[in-house]
Order: sequence, then C-alpha cells, then structure tokens
Amino acid sequence: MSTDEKIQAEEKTQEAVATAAQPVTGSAIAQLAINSIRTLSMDAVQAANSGHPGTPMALAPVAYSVWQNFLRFDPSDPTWLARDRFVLSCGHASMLLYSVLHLAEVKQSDHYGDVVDEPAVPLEHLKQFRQLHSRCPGHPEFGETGGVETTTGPLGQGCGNSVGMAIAQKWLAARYNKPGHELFNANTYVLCSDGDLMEGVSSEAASIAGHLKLSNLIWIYDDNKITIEGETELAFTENVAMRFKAYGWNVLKIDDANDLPAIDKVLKRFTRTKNMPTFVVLRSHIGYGSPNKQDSHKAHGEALGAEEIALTKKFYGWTRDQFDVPPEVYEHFRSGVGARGAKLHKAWKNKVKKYAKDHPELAAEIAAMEKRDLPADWQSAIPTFPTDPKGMASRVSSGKVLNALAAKIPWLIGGSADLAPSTNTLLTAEDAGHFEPDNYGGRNFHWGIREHGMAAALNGMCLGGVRPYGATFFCFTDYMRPSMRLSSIMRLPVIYVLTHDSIGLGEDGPTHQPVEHLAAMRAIPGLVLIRPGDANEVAEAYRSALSLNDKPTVLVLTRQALPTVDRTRFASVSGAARGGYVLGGTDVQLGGARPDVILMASGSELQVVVAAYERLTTEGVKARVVSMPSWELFEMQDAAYRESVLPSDVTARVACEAGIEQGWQRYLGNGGRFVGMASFGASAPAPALYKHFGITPERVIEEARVAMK
Ligand SMILES: Cc1ncc(C[n+]2csc(CCOP(=O)(O)OP(=O)(O)O)c2C)c(N)n1
Ligand SMILES: [Mg+2]
Repeated sequence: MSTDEKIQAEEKTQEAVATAAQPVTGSAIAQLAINSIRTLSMDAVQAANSGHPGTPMALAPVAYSVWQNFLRFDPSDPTWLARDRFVLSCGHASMLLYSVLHLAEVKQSDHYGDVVDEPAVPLEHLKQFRQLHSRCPGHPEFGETGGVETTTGPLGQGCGNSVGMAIAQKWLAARYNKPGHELFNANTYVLCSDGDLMEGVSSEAASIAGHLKLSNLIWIYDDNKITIEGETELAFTENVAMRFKAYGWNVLKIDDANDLPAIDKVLKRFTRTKNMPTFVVLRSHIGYGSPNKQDSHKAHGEALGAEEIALTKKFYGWTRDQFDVPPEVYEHFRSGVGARGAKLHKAWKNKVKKYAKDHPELAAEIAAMEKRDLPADWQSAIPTFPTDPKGMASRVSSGKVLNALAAKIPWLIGGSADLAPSTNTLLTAEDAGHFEPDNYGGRNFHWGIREHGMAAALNGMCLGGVRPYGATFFCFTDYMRPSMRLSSIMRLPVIYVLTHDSIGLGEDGPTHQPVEHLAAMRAIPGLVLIRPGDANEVAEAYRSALSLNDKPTVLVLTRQALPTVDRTRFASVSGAARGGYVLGGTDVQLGGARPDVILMASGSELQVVVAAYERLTTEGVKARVVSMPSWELFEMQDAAYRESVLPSDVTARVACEAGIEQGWQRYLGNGGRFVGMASFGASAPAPALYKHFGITPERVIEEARVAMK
C-alpha cells in the first residue's frame, strides 16, 4: 500500500468511528463554542452598525477546529517564535478572529513582540468593534491586537504573507534543528475567500508555494459563491481546485462547513502531508443560520439588524443576552488550545535550554531573533570604500556590503524577482545555498518574476522572525506597492533593494525608468527611502536599514557607476546616517559665513551638484553642497541639526534629482529651483539622457544663479 492509500484507509476507519460516535455537528460544547463565535460576531457588528457578520457565522466551525484541536499556540504568549500561525486573509471577517482571540483568552502583545499581561480582546473592546482605540479595528492589524499574526484587509495579502511565514518556518527548522533537538516544525493555517483568490498576488504566492513544496502551509478556501456584488457566477467561474492542483498543491474538499469530523479529517491529513502545501475547498453558506440573509451578499458587509439577529439566534438555539458567553466555553478553550499551547511552549523552552548546552552559538541567534535583535558585532562587517573618481555603481557596492553583512547576520536572507545578476543581491558565500525544496536552509531566494508575491512573502518572513530583503528594479515597485505599504503599516523592518533607479539605467527606456517613483515611495508614511550618493553612503544606508527594527527601508541604487567621493576633501560619510548632511561648504570651510546658495541632491545626482559646487566655489560663490540620501532619516533629526544643514535664512537653493519635483518644495521653499524630470524618460545611453533632460552641472549652476538673484 502506498502512503497515500494508507492515509485513505485510515481515514475511512476514522470516518466510520466519527459518524457512529457523534452527530455531524460535533459535541454539545463544541456547538456552544461555535455559536459563541457566531453570536459575538453578530452582536459586535450590530453594536458598531458596521462590519461583516456573514463570513464569521459561516466559518466559525473551521476556525474553532483549527484553534481548539490543531493550532500549537500559547494564548499566554502569542509571540512564541516556534508557534503555528493562523492567518485570516479575508480580513473583512475580522470579528471571527476577535471572537476566537477573546474566547481563547489570548494575551495582548505589540509590534515589538512584548507581551502584556492582560487579555488582547476583552469584552469591552469587542463591544467597541470598529471604534477609535478599540483592539478590534475594522480589519485585523498586527501589533494592535495580540494573536493577530498579520494585518489583513487588502484581499490576497494574507495569502501572500502566509507563504513567507511558511518559508521562515522551514528555514528556521533547516538551520536550527539538530539531531536530537527539534525546535522548529510549525505550520501556517490560512482562511481565505473568493476575493483573496481572485487577486493576482495570491496566484503568485500559490505558484511559488507549490514550487517550493511548502508542506507546512494550508489555505482553507471559503467557497461560499458570494462576493459583494452578488454571486461569484458574475466574475469567477474557473475551477479553483484544478488551478491549485496545477500549482502542485494537495487539494482536498469539505462539502459542508459545519461538518466538524470532515474538517478534523482534512486538518489531520494536512499535518501528515510531507511534500506539498494543502488547499481545502470548504463549501460554506455566508450568514449561516440567518433565515432571510443566508447565502446572500446581504450577509457580507452590513449588520443583520436586531430582528434578523433574534431569528438567527433562535435557529442556533441561543437564549442568552448580547455579548453573554457561557462560562464553560472559556473553560473549554482553556482545556483545549490553552492547555496544549502552554504545555508545548514550556516543553519548547526546556528543549532550548538543552539545545543551548550543545549549540550555544545557535541558541544565542534564536534568542536575538526572538527580540528582533542582531548579533552584537554586526556593524564591524561594514566595509569602507577608497576614493575613486571612476567609482562603481551603487548596485555593485550594495552587493559587497550586503555580502559582508550576511556573513555576520545568518538570518539576513533574501533574493530577487529573477534579477539577481542585475540587482547584485546574490549571497556568494560558499555555504549560502539556495532555498529550494531539498535545501530549506538556503539563504538565496529565487522568487521568479513575482514582485507582488515576493513583497507579500517578505512581510510574512519578517513576521516569522528572520530579516528578509527582496530585490527588483525600482520601477517595479509599482508591482509590489500594496505589500510595501503593509510593511510600513505593520512596522516591519523589511529591506527592499531596488536598482536601476532612474533614467540613469539608459537604453531600456521609459517603461523601465522610474520618474515618479521616488515621490511615490516617499509618500508612504513610515517607510524609509535611502538613495545613497556613493559607495560609502551605500555602506551607511545598510547600517541605517539594519539599525531600524520597526520600519521598512527602500534602498534606491544605480545601474551606472558613481564616483566614490574623496572624504579628505569632503565631509565624513558618517553624516549620511542623519539622512542629509553638509558635504562641502561647511561652516568651517565658509569661515562661518552664511552660504550664498545651497545645492542638494540624492544618489547619482550628487556628482552633478558636487561639480556645480566646485565651479561656483572657484568663481568665489560661497556655495554649500548637501547630500540628501534620505528625507525620512533627515526628518528624524532634531530641529537644530536640520537648521545647521539648511539654515532657514538661506533661501537660494537648488535641488537636483532624476525624478519629479514633487515633495522637494519642502526643502526648496519659495525661492528654490529644481533640476530633474518632468516627463517620462527615453531609450538612449545614460549620458545622452542626462544631457537631453538637462540634468547637468551647467543647468544646476544656471538655476543657482537665478536662485541667488
Ligand atoms: C484588494 C481589495 N479589493 C477590494 C476590497 C473590498 N472588498 C472587501 S470584501 C470584498 C469581496 C467579498 O467577497 P469574498 O472575498 O468572497 O468574501 P465574502 O463576502 O465571501 O466573505 C471586497 C471586494 C478589499 N478588501 N481588498
Ligand atoms: Mg465569498
């Protein structure tokens, strides 16, 4: 008998036992727990008069089964590194998650993994669903509510995150498990909806998960045949199961979302599946139990109304008041997921203690990772680059710095969306390896041409404990912006290595040349963009990026060579950490005199303003040149420092950047002038383009003269 046949035979026996032993709906206490999830969800949506009751009502049984019978999760420490993850990708059904977190008495934790000794979701917060400062915001938000593993709501993102979580779990297992010491073997459970599966990002994620054979990942698809506008017939008629089969997933079916034994069987089957992710088509009925709204899009996104709630509760046989949970339900969860999680977590801590004796260095790594720390001496790896008028592309210096740092930080792992030879993001150490189904300890990732899936997975990897980076061309941030925005909302220190930063990439032309992308990235609150001006600023950029443990960083790098600035003639590169600094024309160099004009630039245009500065200086103009690799880091400095770099009484200013002007007004003021792009680029060698679009020292000098008038 093959393994698969054995599993099937075993399941048949179990099925017979299950059918004989209990009704299809499960035990009375299970029913009570499930109906508690349903009624809490209905009541909270009704209290808010806003939200999504139908899907929590339908998915309560499967959420119950996963949590109560399978999830290895300790409610008293929702941040335990080796825990199973539960992701509600259809974030609109947030009340499902909040109800479970409430009933399972999960503790509160924050963005940094600090646990607070109080319930994450007390009843008062459920009653304040969707109100300001409630721990039950409209959609689940990581860091706001203990037990919420990731921020979901933009459909498809949770699916993408889950692939990153499963990857992190496989990687941790491969690197840290040793003979006699199994520390990591966690699973990721996902609930997802029609919307999740229509979004492209989930297809990218599913495709790579199948390729990678992530057997620790299960997506449970809520096949309710309903979306907002009506029946899925309107727009979604493909055979989803066949699609996932083609992706290489193990596809299973549950015909009735209320059939607990069937759910149990499928989840067991998942935990025994070794070589592929699991996809479950779960046929459900949105608004289950509501006599007038079940199976209708009316149950999707609005309160049921008091009358309909009364009718539905009658159907459930529910006689209690609003928000009134039977005490035995709490006890039930305590003795289920609570007891199991506490026991496993305690055993894990003991395992780690023993492990630390045999593998002290690896144990120290795990401890650092748990706190989102880095190895103590990681900064010692950061290289310095000698002065070089010819210099090197910042993508090249980036590759050198990244590799030097990776040697010090084992869990700095990542890859590119099929552009590693161009983005220079390959880790070249002999033992770095490639993350593949037969080598989950590999540190190089091949995302294929799936930028969005990559970015969503990076968030999941970061949530899973590692420090991930992902790379592509800067222009293709357009293809992953939704996930980058979520990196920032979740305060995740993901590093995006983005090369080919402007018209400077040359011949590939306007489709590949970012123009508005700097402005677009800077518009994302909390995200730190760094566009370093030479190799040493690249080194500093990595120092900043890795020092930040609660913000994503975007490194914007060139294809073309940049001169490495002579730091004996110009200021030390240490200023780059402050986002903007005086490179030439310092107070000392100007003898304390007020500058006549300030020239600012980032990245590849630094050399342009430096050339202009040198010419103006020889002409006797008291010019100052400011390198501005990062507005966001500059804005984090105190007012006195910012004033010392850009004295407010110097209104003659020129900024030069091979992107659009938008945003530069902040530093230019009314009297300032901008030299950059106002249109898409063109296909030609880079020097010709800089000349054609007038991004030259001559133009900067011209504008400086206008500004000084
Ligand atoms: C990217 C994205 N687009 C649109 C929405 C708005 N929206 C929320 S739920 C939903 C569709 C609901 O259908 P389904 O995913 O099947 O969820 P169900 O109603 O079955 O729970 C839409 C369009 C969203 N949240 N995210
Ligand atoms: Mg649906």
